[in-house]
Amino acid sequence: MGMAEKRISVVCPWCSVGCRFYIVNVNGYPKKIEFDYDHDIRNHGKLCPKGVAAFQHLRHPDRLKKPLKRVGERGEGKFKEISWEEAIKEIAQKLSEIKEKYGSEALAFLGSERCSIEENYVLQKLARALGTNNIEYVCRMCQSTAVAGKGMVLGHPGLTNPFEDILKAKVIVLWGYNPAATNPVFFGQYIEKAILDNNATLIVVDPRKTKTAKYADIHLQPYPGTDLAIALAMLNVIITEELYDKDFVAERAEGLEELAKTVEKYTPEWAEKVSGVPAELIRKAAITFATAGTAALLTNEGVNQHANGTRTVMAITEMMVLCGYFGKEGVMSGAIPGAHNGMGAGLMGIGPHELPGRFPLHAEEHKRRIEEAWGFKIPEKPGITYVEMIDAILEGKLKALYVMGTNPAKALPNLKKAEEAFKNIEFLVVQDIFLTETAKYADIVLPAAAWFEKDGTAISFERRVQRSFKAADAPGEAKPDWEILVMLAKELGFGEYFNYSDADDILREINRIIPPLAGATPERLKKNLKGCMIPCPDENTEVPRLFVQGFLTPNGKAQLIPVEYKEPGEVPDEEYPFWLTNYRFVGHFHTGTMSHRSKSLSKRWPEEYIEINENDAKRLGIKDGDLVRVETRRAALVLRAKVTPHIREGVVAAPWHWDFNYLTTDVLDEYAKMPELKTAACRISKVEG
Ligand SMILES: Nc1nc2c(c(=O)[nH]1)N[C@H]1C(S)=C(S)[C@@H](COP(=O)(O)OP(=O)(O)OC[C@H]3O[C@@H](n4cnc5c(=O)[nH]c(N)nc54)[C@H](O)[C@@H]3O)O[C@H]1N2
Ligand SMILES: Nc1nc2c(c(=O)[nH]1)N[C@H]1C(S)=C(S)[C@@H](COP(=O)(O)OP(=O)(O)OC[C@H]3O[C@@H](n4cnc5c(=O)[nH]c(N)nc54)[C@H](O)[C@@H]3O)O[C@H]1N2
Ligand code: SF4
Ligand SMILES: [Mo]
Repeated sequence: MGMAEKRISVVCPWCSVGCRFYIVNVNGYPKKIEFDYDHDIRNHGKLCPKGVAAFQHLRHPDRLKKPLKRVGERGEGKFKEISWEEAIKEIAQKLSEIKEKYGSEALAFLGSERCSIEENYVLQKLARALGTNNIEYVCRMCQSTAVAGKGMVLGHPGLTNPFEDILKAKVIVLWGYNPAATNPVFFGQYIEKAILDNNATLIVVDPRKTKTAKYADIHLQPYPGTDLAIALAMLNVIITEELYDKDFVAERAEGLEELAKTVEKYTPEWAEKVSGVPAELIRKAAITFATAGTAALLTNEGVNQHANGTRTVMAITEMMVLCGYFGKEGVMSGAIPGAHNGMGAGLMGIGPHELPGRFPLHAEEHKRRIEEAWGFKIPEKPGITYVEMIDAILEGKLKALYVMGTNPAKALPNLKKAEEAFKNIEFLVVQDIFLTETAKYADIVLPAAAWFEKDGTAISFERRVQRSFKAADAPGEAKPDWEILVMLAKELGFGEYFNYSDADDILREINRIIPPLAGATPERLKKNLKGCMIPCPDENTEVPRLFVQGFLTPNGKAQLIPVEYKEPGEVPDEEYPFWLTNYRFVGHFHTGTMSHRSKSLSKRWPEEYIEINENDAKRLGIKDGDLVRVETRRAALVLRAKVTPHIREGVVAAPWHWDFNYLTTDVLDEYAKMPELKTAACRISKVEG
């Protein structure tokens, strides 16, 4: 028998840098990856350890291969195999029953930043056909504060400039962002080059001395969730010392007077008391940043994931505006939508207050346009957000949840509460590639084809739309997510609205419905593997730099909205005296469904630990490698101590890829409904014996 070996170009399924490479398959079975040095692509052929391992989980024996129906108790994980026909019929019947009995608002859907734009588009259309805007994804826990904060100040949250512009930045600020671990190829190909080859000054704000911080010229180590104090003090310095770009602010911004009045009281000395960062260091950072001439300032989860996250994003973004770091080369501002299609899913209208294209739900003109194209009405009432769905289930308002490509029973904060909700929900469907923690509670589990097993489009954090191609066969009876959703839509009687026979059909509809993607056609993306940067309103256009002419606020001016200080969602006290935060490992991804099942990754990064400052450890009699009990108001975990000088005193931190979220609190940001994922108060003690 002949061996048919094929080499197919794909987009990496992990983080949002958007690296391309090849999967080599033999008769449809994924064999290895190969670097792509042939094409003009953003990663220049380079990959990080996750990219190199990106085919391993596909071959894992745990892959779901048949639809499953629960036979045991919820959470027990006992299932029997059923046919696709039976599974789809039962889901359609149950959703219709619940809708009939309690109304459409008793239904909710979770989409996925791990699925293609095509699949997310179909999911939100199905939710709306069923009469609900209860459609969400993990952006709520990832970028929602950045979207809200940058939205209010600039009118758009996206990365403003192409990657290579960072090579010309004189100063780079990485704030609550550790790209050496979380976006390694972007770090190596762009940031590291800017620092080492072009002598850019690096300022890092992180309570830990991360791999990224090891390159820093100035490293601010705040208590978690007190970044807002530092940002306000930097605004104070920039304004009182008149370091801002007066022409730029006069021409392109409004609100300076009010902002100046508000930040008057937020001196570096005040911020030192709140954040623990020396006033002189804050002043030095502000002056270095403001006088650089060109600067890149990138924020991520250390800033976003707090109950004061929107305020912090606003204050930091206003620093960029004051210094005029927009609309030219050598500048860059933006948050980093996390997973490989983090931006794409949101643009599809996976949001309880948003239409496809991320227009507000009540943008009448767009709503009418989309309704006309679809042939049915979009429901009026805004839906509920990701974390609030847990309360809605516990209050008996939400009866059915359809989960595609997300693992809330491990990614949500305050997991004991979330588990209570999943135990008590009336009907739960999980569509995944593995039997996740969430799937263990499901009534029906549907086996999906993984990213390399289907054609699909994703948008990287550079705003770059790229096509990935089917490079392997799905195991057993697993099917592409969009195909499963079309089967369900037909069974529900919506067949006429879901007339798609491949991903290209869906992408063509997206081209018609979502103006910034009008030019990202299947033909263009297949011909040009580098893709195009949105907005791409027609087939010949793309927009590499945002805000060259004006901002995307209603009047085109940046809004310097005054911001007042607010504490994070939980702060230490006598009972729980330590600040607790968390972070990502370079070799693991989120809830670990895939990375824990990738041999090379789980071997190299086998277990979690908690970092404790050496002085704190000495006081508590804890030695490196000891087991310690970490307790918050919600739960306790036993973790191995890593005693280190690289975390500030009073703070402890652990990776969250295992059971961390039992410890976290679900207090929400008032603007964006982001939960306080990054800060909690805890106590620690050595486990004796
Ligand atoms: N290897 C790997 N890469 C990933 C992911 C992954 O799971 N694994 N996930 C992807 C996704 S979805 C996302 S959103 C991105 C996230 O990318 P990052 O934002 O870089 O990820 P984190 O490690 O969660 O947080 C960044 C840093 O914030 C610091 N930090 C914690 N609390 C605070 C605080 O209060 N203030 C400040 N200033 N810093 C704080 C942590 O110490 C950490 O070093 O990564 C993407 N890439
Ligand atoms: N404490 C704490 N909690 C956090 C964070 C933190 O920093 N700290 N970070 C938050 C952030 S930024 C994020 S983005 C979220 C991530 O939260 P999630 O997105 O829920 O986490 P993942 O583990 O990526 O879950 C994705 C699921 O999709 C499945 N999957 C992969 N490919 C496919 C596919 O093609 N089809 C289908 N149907 N399924 C597929 C995977 O097996 C996995 O189960 O977690 C949040 N939670
Ligand atoms: S940097 Fe991100 S996109 Fe690139 S190989 Fe690593 S995980 Fe994949
Ligand atoms: Mo994320």
